[in-house]
Formats: sequence, structure tokens, C-alpha cells
Amino acid sequence: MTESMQTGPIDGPPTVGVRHYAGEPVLTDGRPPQAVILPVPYDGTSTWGKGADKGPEALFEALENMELFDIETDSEVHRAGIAVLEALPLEIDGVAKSPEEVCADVRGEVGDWLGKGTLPVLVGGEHSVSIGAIQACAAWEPGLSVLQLDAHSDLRSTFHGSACNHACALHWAATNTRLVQVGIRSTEAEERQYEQEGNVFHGSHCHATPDADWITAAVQQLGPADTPVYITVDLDVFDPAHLPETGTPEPGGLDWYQVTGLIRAAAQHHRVIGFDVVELAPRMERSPSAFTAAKLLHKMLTYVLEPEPIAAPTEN
Ligand SMILES: [Mn+2]
Repeated sequence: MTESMQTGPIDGPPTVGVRHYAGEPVLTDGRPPQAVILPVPYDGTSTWGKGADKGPEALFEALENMELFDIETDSEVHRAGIAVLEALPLEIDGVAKSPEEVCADVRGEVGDWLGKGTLPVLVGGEHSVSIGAIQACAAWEPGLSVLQLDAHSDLRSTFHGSACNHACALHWAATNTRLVQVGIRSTEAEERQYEQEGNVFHGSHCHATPDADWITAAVQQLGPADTPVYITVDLDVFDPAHLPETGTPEPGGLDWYQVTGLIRAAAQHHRVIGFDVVELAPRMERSPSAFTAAKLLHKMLTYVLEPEPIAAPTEN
């Protein structure tokens, strides 16, 4: 645990964590926050486009410059009590942690927050940061299903000598949980043995099928109503026209309304107990990709925490 619980003035420094979510105070009244955001700026195993270590900072900067009222739900989720934690330490005495150590540390931290009844949310970092979070959620809820939005299968059992490589991000989930994969358009022949029958929704399928149809099918494949679900969003699920700044962009991706439509439906039908947004690799100042990633994080918190709608002011 990196932070202790304290109470403090609403206008003062954050009472939990190290910075205000979206620049707004954390309204927890001394209780544990409803959600914590754990930045994991890890980029130890990426192979092509480096820069995922810069993802969390760019995302938070964009978040602090965004309108927080959500038009779709008439709500402001930041009032629910969301804390941004200190980034997960990635070195010990100046030496970079191994992928396995990062995985174990994420697992421990996520498990601690689940135990407090707080929704754990990770911001990456490359995709291997999801492994420990999924393992912690599966230990907490043995019937866990995992919803993966991604261009890549990430199902290899090992890569470059480690099972905690980004190319293996979902292997553990595929072999230990019910895994539904959406937006996939890049895979290796050897990975297909780990796919779960009926649970892979390729990018081409999402484009050729009415959204309502494939979204309903994907949500059903996660299990019966109220199944505990972990959602992992690799931002390369988006088409590069919508979000180009990611480590390994792939053509033929989903658009904003497909991604948010799927996540909203999944959150309405099931019980989301944790999620992550990974693989933002910003390459420019005031990155539009970082803004899209920040807005997606805000949307996902809205869908999962379901804040009360705010009534429009009326004239007397
Ligand atoms: Mn990917």
C-alpha cells in the first residue's frame, strides 16, 4: 500500500493519493475512495513503439483540461470520490524491476484495494501491467470473466523469456478465466489454440455487423447477468485514425462509439470489479490521443460507478 487513509479539507491537498483526479478534490469524507487510479508507467517489455511510460502523465494532464460533466448520463463522476495514487515504483535501489516483479506488485496493490471495497483502475504503461490486476481480481472473484479490447490477441504463453511480457498479457486470463476478445486484427498461428470458442470478435466482424448485434453477443459471452468482469482496454483497439499514439497501431480498428457502446453495455449487464487503460504512447505536446484516452477513462468510471444524474437548473 503506497498511501494511508486520512481525512482532510475538501479544498486542501488530496486526502488519498498524490494528485486530484481531474484537478478536483477527492470527496470521501474519510471513507476509502470509491475508485483508485494506479499509474503504472512501465515500458520494460515493449518491442516496437516505445513510450508507454509517458502514458499516465499525458493522460492526467489531458484529464485536468477536460469538461467533467457527462452529457450521456447527466452526471459528474469525479464527485463519487476518486483518488489518483502514487505511481507504482518500478525500480529497487536504482535497478529496474523484472516483469515478474512488476506483475507481483500490481497483484498485491490491486488485491489490497479490492479488500477495501474500492474499485481498482490501472493506467499504463504497456499491456503486461494487466496480468497482475487480472490475477488479483480472479482471486477475489473466482467466477471472473475478462473483457479485452485490443488489436492484438496477446495470448502467447511466453515471449522473450517471460510469461509477463506484453505479448502474453492475456494468456493467464485465457487459461484461467472466461475471456472475451474484441477488436482483434493481429494474431499468430500459435496463439489461436488459446482462443475460447465463440469469444473472439475480430475487428472485421465488428465492422461488418450492426453494433447492437455484436455488442449484445459479446456481452452475453461474458456470462449470465451480474457476472464479475475485469475490462482491459489496450488503446490500439481504436482505429489509428481515432487514436494513433500507441505502441503498435493496426488498421481496421473500432471507433469511439463502438468502444464506449460496448463498455457501457458490459457495465450495465455485469458487475465490473476492476479495469485498465493501457498502451498510450504519446508522441506530441497536448496529444489528441491522450485526450481520447482521458475521456475514455472518465467514461468508464461513469459507466461503472453510475453516479446520480444532476438535474438541470430551472428558472423559478
Ligand atoms: Mn494491442
